[in-house]
Amino acid sequence: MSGLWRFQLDPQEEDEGAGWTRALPASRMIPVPCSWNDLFDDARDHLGLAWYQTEVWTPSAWRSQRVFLRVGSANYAAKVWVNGTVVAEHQGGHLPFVAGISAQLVWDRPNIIAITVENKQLLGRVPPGPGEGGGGVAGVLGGYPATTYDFFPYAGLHRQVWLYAVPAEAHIDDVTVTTTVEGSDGVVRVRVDAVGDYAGRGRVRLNDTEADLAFQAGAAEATLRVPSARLWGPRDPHLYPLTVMLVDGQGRATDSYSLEIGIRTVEARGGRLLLNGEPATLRGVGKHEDFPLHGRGLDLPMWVRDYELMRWMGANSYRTTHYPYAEEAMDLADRLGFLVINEIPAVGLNFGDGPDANAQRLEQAMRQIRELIARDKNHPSTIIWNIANEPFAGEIGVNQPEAVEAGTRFFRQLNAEAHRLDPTRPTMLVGVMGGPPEWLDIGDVVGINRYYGWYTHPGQLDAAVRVLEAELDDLHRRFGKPIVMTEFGTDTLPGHHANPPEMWSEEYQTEFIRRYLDVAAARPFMVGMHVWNFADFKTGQGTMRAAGMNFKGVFTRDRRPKAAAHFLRSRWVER
Ligand code: BDP
Repeated sequence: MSGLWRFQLDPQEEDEGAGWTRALPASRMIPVPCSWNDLFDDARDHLGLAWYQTEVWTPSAWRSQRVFLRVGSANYAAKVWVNGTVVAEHQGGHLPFVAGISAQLVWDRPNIIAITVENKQLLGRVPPGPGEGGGGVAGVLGGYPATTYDFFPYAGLHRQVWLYAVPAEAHIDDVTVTTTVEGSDGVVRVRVDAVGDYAGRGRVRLNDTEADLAFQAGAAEATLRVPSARLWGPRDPHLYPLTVMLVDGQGRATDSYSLEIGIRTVEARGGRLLLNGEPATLRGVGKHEDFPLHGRGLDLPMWVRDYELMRWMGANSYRTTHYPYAEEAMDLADRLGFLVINEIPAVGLNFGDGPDANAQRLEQAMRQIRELIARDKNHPSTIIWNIANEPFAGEIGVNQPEAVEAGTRFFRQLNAEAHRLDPTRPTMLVGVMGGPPEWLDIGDVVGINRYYGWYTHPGQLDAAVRVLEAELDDLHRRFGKPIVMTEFGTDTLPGHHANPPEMWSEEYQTEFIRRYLDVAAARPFMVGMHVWNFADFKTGQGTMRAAGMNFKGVFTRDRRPKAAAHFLRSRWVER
């Protein structure tokens, strides 16, 4: 249902009462998917309610099926009406939700679909709003619109909206694929969930092998072996086609679903990250879904180009900073062999905000990890679930003991939930400079963001490197776990030069990155280095962010390389 929809801001929250579920009194057109902020002057900083509306014709031939509406990402809170009746509500951007709408549809006539989207920065949400104290990063950034995080709070229907139909009686509801390796065989376990308590039969086909599925209470499992399997990895991202089917008494398929799978294993063991049993080293970046005009709206040309540029640099990995990315981006990662650290939007959490806020956020974060794993569990490219970025325990540099404890309880639960839902992938938590070290031990892999030589030790890379080395060796002694430096970098004005290197120059960015990579190269427990950031990106306005931008990209916002991108290419491309 991508295309132009009707759109109206609703600052007074006139809401359903005014009949807006059926007709918008003063609408203009907006593209879906897209953020609203860069399109209309009066919408740039609007974080309140806004209405989307369109019409869709459903043929009566669909009558015997079950029809669903699927919203790819509505940032942040959404409510959906079909012909004036509420069919779904959802909290949290970046993850899809689905509503069964058969009962609300009219046939061979237009149906009115209305969706409200609202992106208020509220204390109890994930990511949270700044609240009154405005602690954490918000206290430092002090920008407008006020956020607890360092990127622009883009809002809107950010991904595709789908209308689809499935067979009314039995249909496939979910497929879960897990893979292991025995000798040179790939062992593929497939679990299929069908709606209701389907007790019929099914089939699963992988390459040219087939297995039967015997459903009981809506679930069935099969295990298939692939002799001499081509294992998925950055050098050979081989994908195997897999199809699951439900079949009737005559063996005819009544429903089917196809996907591409990668056979691989991943584990954090002995201070290393192992991919197919071999130590893996992550070379890459943190990113954003961010581009002029589209904002955070799905931008497939951007994605294709970004992968092209990451490969040009020799990167094999990135983190979905600071929220789940588009499903198309995950498909591309599978195909291109990228190793993805997949992150829920738990950024800007401050455990000094009190028990009520913590309790509300836990509920949100638990839902987000469930929704993310449900969406991305079958992507071989996802190798680690990341449960948070830079949580705080009070003000920056002051770790209040009660806040540390509250955070420990919170993250233990979140981490256990990730493992319960997916025992096949390691977890991670990314810590802020000066944050509570004990939180780093909760996941299987340690993630740290470090800016010695930028936020501390400005202009003094020698001193910065000494602090960095001491800290890394200490973390290694303390936890013995593999460590990924998930962020390190400097703001850099493209075209600004200085010799000897000075802050904000292209030379300083290059030198900073070189020094950090050298420190990591001497330490085998440093299993990954992600430069912050792939490209310059939009932030709120404030004294910390010139031109409302974070300039830590190694590419500019329009994807032109800075000197550091050329340096990374010289360092990373395997020749
Ligand atoms: C870290 C955050 C990231 C920021 C970055 C920076 O994780 O989102 O953009 O530092 O300050 O605090 O550039």
